[in-house]
Amino acid sequence: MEMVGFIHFTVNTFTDKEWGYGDESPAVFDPKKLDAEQWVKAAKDGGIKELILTAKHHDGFCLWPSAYTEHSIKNSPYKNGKGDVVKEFTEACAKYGIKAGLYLSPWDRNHAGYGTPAYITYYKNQLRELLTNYGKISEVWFDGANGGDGYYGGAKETRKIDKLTYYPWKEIHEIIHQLQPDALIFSDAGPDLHWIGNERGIAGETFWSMFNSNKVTVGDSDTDYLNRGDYFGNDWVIGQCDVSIRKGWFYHATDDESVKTPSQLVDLWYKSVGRNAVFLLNIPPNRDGLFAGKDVASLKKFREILDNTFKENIASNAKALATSVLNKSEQFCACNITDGDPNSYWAADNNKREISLEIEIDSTKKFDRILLQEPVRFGQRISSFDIQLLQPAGWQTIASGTSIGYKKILKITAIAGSKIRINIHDANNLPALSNFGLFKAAGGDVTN
Ligand code: FUL
Repeated sequence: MEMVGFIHFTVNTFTDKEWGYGDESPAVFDPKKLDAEQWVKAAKDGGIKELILTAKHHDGFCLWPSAYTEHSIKNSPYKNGKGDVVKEFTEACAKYGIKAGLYLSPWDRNHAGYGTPAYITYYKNQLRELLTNYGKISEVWFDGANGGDGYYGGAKETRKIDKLTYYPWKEIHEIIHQLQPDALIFSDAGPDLHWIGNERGIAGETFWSMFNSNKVTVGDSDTDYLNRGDYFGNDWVIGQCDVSIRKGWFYHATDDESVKTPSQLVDLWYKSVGRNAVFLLNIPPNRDGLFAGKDVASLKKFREILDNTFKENIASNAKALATSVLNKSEQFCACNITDGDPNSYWAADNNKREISLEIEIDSTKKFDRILLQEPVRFGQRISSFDIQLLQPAGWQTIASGTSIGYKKILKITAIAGSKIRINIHDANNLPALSNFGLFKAAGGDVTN
């Protein structure tokens, strides 16, 4: 999907908080112009393929009329207590062909039983409601912020939980697997997608989709490990880079100046998607229940810039030769990396590690973006490479890197040449590439 979106929306939007204490009155929740289709359309224009809504944030207020609590939308003025934002959201996603994901905060600062087994039962019941009543859910998002002070049914105290044992994650995942077998599960530890270790939307320059889930504790993880993945890991867990288009996760009128510019969003796209991870961008609705105009405009322009940069691949259909081809077979020929078909791929012969691919290019066209893709259905293999360009004075090294994975984009200073070479120095299995591209950054795409 490359790019997914986050929607942080709850009582916080109306109380101007980032973390509600749990004693907020449902009466504050009254988004008079809420239009989930506006969210979905804006997201789609921005190239977002899936949206994830905070069905419940740490304050415990539920955006759907849960049968298990009074602390929900059913006691709010919104549609006289008859509203259901999860329903409006999932229906709008289905209508416009976007996937729908849900965030159900494991921490609940409203619930009297938080910290005891009773809360776990409550949490599982809520998860079942969400995964049963709202159609297909594509992702379930578990954040790692857990335990601390809160209202807790009026106790107003600090409650600490044991991060290793309190949440029965296996049982919780089992509920998801039963009710929504295709849904992906996100947390610090995966199992399908993992947190990138910062909330700035940036993956490590070297980033592996391999990882050892058992080395990570939800809410207490080594952020460097999350940011880099693990070349020797046994699990395939995709990195997801969350960041907000604004200073906070929730909408605050005072943050209007902080809305990221289209160029800043493009830069984050390179630092997430361009590094083999997924870009998860939060766009918070305002008190009317709408995305603010400034956010929508920035998102739209961001996508235009990317579309312009990547509309012409200078290496498209270029002649390509490799020093090694698996079984010397046409099926694995180097031509597959320039044929525009994401399913075809070049693969090297088993016993080779130092391998080069040479591609003939139009020497009149300058480029400053180099794209490489591995056929990740076979894993992530290449761990060291460089790129050389043939110029009148000879071969010149113009870029180098480690991980490639699903997508790697290298930014360089604009240059032209007649031939380009990809030199692969190391890999954990026979190296393979599915796609190669050369592009020229469009206006708004900051050069380096
Ligand atoms: C964190 C939360 O504490 C923040 O409020 C926000 O929801 C972020 C995406 O996840 O764990």
